[in-house]
Amino acid sequence: MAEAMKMVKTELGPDAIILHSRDTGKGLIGLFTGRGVEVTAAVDLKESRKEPAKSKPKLPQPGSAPAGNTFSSPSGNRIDIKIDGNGFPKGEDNPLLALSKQLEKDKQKTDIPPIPPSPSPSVTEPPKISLSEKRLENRLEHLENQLSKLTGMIANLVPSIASGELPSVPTHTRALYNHLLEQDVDESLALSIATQIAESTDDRDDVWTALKTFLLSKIPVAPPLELDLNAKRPKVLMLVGPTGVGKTTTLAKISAQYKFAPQSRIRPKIVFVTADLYRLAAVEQLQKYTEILGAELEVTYSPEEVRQSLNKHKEAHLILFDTAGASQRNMPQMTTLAAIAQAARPTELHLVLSSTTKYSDIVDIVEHFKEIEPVRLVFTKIDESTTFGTILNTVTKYKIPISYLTTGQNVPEDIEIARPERIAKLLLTKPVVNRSIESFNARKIEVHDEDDASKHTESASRKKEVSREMKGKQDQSDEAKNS
Ligand SMILES: Nc1nc2c(ncn2[C@@H]2O[C@H](COP(=O)(O)OP(=O)(O)OP(=O)(O)O)[C@@H](O)[C@H]2O)c(=O)[nH]1
Ligand SMILES: [Mg+2]
Repeated sequence: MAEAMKMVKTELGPDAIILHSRDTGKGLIGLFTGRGVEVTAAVDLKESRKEPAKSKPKLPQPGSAPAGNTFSSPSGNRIDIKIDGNGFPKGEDNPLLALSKQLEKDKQKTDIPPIPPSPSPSVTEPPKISLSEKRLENRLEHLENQLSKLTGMIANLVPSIASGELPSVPTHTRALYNHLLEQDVDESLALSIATQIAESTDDRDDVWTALKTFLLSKIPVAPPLELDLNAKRPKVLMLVGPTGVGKTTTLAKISAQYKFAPQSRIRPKIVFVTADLYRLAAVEQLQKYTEILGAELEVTYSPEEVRQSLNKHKEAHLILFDTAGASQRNMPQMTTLAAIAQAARPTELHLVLSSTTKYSDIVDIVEHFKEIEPVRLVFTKIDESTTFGTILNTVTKYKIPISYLTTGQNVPEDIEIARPERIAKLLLTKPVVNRSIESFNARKIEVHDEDDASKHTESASRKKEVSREMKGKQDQSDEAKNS
């Protein structure tokens, strides 16, 4: 039987299947003796097309078997080859049918559904955004803007939220309250003002006038130090404050105000004293101003030298005392400053603050400087600030009157004697971030023109006169240096 299998494979190829076998009991005459085997085999035509048999089946021998179906192998074994399927067992007995069914089942199990070809994205063309995507994008942008507005509002309310109380601002002063917050007025102060004004008037249109009246009554100012030309001792005006706020520049501006006061025929004798122990450049800066103003300068290095200088200039009308900028957190500097102030015994000690400093830092500064008892506040750099709530917060908390505002770097022009109208106007103006220089100057003129036009004209012509004189002195000083 094994030999018959071998013959079948040789004749029909490796895919041949034995369909039926029968023992014939006789061998082929003359070649073999013993028992013969009749085998019926078949081949799957599909499979055999793929892998054809190495050799063609031999033609059947006449008379040995039904024509076309059986032929004899060289070994004498007969092999039936059914090629048309007519003799195949039908139905369930058909092993090919069973096999094909089994194969079909297996195929279904392992078949992976074909992936439809997807259009490959173009490298050069940008992805197309549909109309609905565009709408979604716009909506997201809108939401983002809303969110940032809300964040800003919440930031303003944080102190109230932290304390667990939301401010209950009367409806008709709500806009006023928000305006004060925008001006960096302290939240509790803004609420108190809004409530007081709401109580004073029910009319929404009157609240702004009421606010102006309120501010005018709440902003303390003090007139410039008065000089007595017949006095036996000079008046001493001392400026103290943090570094770089504009003390020296302001002192030069103040000196020009006295030096060129139009109402006085006798020009007061002014002496500058500096106790800036730390920097040569600071002394040089002051020296330049005193040369221009035709004043004397004393440089002192200890409280004792301060006393000696003041004794030396008993006949002066005004001593303008400049000090080194001191950091309120630097204790040795603050102690030295206190010793200098004690020795100078100033008639007026002015604390110089920059209006650009944030309120929490201003509080820290005033808390430390109040040890040396300032009686006036000077707010510098008004031109560089966008909000003015800090001024209101500071004077409300410390009740120290303001003497001067400074509005630029120009000496002597950029200084104003503090007036409540001017400060109220600054507070009533809507803060404009990134405002142009032109709009600032326009606002400045508007404020000046606001109340007393004659005073303004007088002060403008005086400033021009001082400016001319300062320039003349500058030229003289330059000529003297060159010759
Ligand atoms: N924009 C503007 N700048 C000012 C004003 N006042 C002073 N400055 C400038 O601020 C800078 C510092 O001015 P100083 O007068 O040297 O300040 P200081 O307080 O004496 O400084 P220290 O002695 O170093 O503590 C200078 O560039 C001034 O021109 C002002 O009102 N507005
Ligand atoms: Mg200085």
